[in-house]
Amino acid sequence: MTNPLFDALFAPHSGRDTVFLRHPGGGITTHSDFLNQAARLANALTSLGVRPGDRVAVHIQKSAAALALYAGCVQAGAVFLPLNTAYTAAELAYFVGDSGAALFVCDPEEAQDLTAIADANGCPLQTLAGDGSGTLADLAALQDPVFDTVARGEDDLAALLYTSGTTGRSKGAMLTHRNLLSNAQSLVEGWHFTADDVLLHALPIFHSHGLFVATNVMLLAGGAMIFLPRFDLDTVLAGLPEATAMMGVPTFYTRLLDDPRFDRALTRHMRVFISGSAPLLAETHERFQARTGHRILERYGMTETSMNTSNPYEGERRAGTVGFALPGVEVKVCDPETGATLPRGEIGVLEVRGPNVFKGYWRMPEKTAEELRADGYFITGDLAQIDADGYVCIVGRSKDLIISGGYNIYPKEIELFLDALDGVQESAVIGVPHPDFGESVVAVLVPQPGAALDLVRIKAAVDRDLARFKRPQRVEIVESLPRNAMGKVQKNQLRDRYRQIFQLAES
Ligand code: MCA
Ligand code: AMP
Repeated sequence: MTNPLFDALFAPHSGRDTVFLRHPGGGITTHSDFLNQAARLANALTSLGVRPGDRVAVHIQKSAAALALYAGCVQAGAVFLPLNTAYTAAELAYFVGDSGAALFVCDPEEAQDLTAIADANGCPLQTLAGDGSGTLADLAALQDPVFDTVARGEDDLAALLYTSGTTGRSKGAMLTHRNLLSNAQSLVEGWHFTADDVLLHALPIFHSHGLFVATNVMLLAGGAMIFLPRFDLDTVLAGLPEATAMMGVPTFYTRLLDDPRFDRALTRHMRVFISGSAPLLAETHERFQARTGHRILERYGMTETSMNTSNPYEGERRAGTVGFALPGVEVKVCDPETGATLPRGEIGVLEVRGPNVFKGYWRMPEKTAEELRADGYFITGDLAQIDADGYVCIVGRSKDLIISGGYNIYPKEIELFLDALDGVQESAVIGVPHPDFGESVVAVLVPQPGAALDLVRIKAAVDRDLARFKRPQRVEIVESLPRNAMGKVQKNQLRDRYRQIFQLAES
C-alpha cells in the first residue's frame, strides 16, 4: 500500500525514540509517541465515519495534538483542512459549509458556540485541546496505536487550504500528495536540512508556512522542532541558543531586531534564518546582518503553490529579491493583458508551473480556469521582474491584497461586510505601511446621505464577525471616494493620503 506523503514524511520515524518536538518548559514528544498518537487519531477518525477523501475541518490551538491530527488525517487518507484560530463563528460557518466537511474538530472552549454550525452542515463536532484533552482525544485513547495506512495516489488531495479571494469569497486550494511532497523534498535539499537540525517553530500551523514549509521539511529531514505556541519574544530569545534554524515572517525579524538582547552571541549556533510570506525590507536585511553576521534567506511562495523561488543557500542572498526558481519549478514574467512572456528585466505578472502547483480551487471550476492555465501555469497575481542575474524580484501585486504580519487580507471581503452595515453608503479598504506588521488595514467610509455613522456600532459588528487580524485599525469618514473617469475607486490616492497614519502614531 502506498500513501506518498505518509510514506515519506511520517512512516520512516515509526518506532524511533528520537526527539521530534521540544516544548517550552522542558517537555518533549518523540517521533514514536507522535506516530502512535497519529495512528490512534486515524483509528478514531475512521470510527467516526471519516472515509478517504473526506475533509476534516480543524479549528484548534497549535499543539503536538494538532500536528498528530494532521498526520492522522494523512494516514487515514482524509483531507486536512486547518482554519485560522482567529476566525469567528460567522467566518467558520462558510468554510465548514463550502468544504462539505465530514468532521469538524474545535477547541473544547468553543464547542458550545460552534455546535450550531456543525449541526447545520450535518457533520459531527469533536473537540481537541492544546493539552491533548477533548472528546476526540478521549476516543483516540481507546484506539490501537497502529493503523493500516490508507493507500493514496500522488494526485489525491492531502489538504484543503482556504485563501481569500479578490471577489470576497474564500477559495479552497486543493493540495495533493505530490504538491506537498515535491516541495518538501526541494526545500530539504535546497536549504540543507538534516536530522541534526533543530528548527525554532513560532509560526501558526493553520497556514502553509508553519505547516508545510516548516513542519513537512523537518519531518522529511528527521530533525527536531522547538515548538512554541506563538511568537513570543522572550520565549523565542530563550529558544534561539538551542536551535540551528528559524523560519518566520518579516515581523518576526523586525521584532527581534527591536530587542537589544538579540545579538551575535545568541545566534552563534544558528545555521540559517529563512523569511517569507511578505516582503522583507532591504533595510531589515542589512540590519540583521550587521547585528548577527547572518544573512536572512528570503524565499517566495503562495498557498496554491507552496514555495516557488528561493535565494541560494550557498551563493549571494540578494536583498529585495526572492532568488531563483526551485528545482522542477518554472517561472516566467508575463504581460498581464495578453499572457505573453516578457523580455528579461520587464515587469509583469509572475506565472509558475511545476509539481508544487495545486490542483485547482475546491468546487470552483470557473475560478480555477481563470487562474490556472491549461498548460499548467498558475497566474500568481504578483508583479515581478527577473534581473540580469536571474534573481526574481517581487515588485508589487496586481491583485488587491493587504499582507499584515504575514496574514493575507482581501479588501473586497471587508468592503462587502462594511457596505452592508447601517448608514454606510460605500467603503474602500486599503493597506498602508505599518512599522510592526508591514501593512495594516484602513477603512474609508462614505455615509449614506443624511446618515450619521455610529462608529461604536460599526466596531461592535466588526469585532463580532471579522477575525482580529482583518479588522480595520483605523476608520476614516469621507464625503466621497476618489474615482477615475471610468468610475473606479482610486485606491492609490487613498493610500497616498493615509500612508503616514501609523508612522505618525508610532513616533
Ligand atoms: C495579530 N494581530 C494582528 C496580526 N496578528 N493584526 C494584524 N495583522 C496580524 N498579522 C492582532 C492581534 O489579534 C491583536 O489584536 C493585535 O493585533 C496585537 O497583537 P500582537 O500581540 O502584536 O500579535 P501577535 O500575537 O504577536 O501576532 C503577530 C504575529 C502573527 C506574530 C506577526 O500575526 C503571526 O504569527 N503571523 C504569521 C502569519 C503566517 O504564518 N503567515 C503565513 C501565511 P487586538 O489588539 O485587537 O487584541 S502562508 C503564506 O503566506 C505563504 C504560503 C508563504 O509564502 O508563506
Ligand atoms: P498566501 O495567499 O497567504 O499564500 O500569500 C501568498 C502571497 O504572499 C504571495 O502571492 C505574495 O504576494 C506574498 N509573498 C509571499 N512571500 C513573499 C516574499 N518573500 N516577498 C513578497 N511577497 C511574498
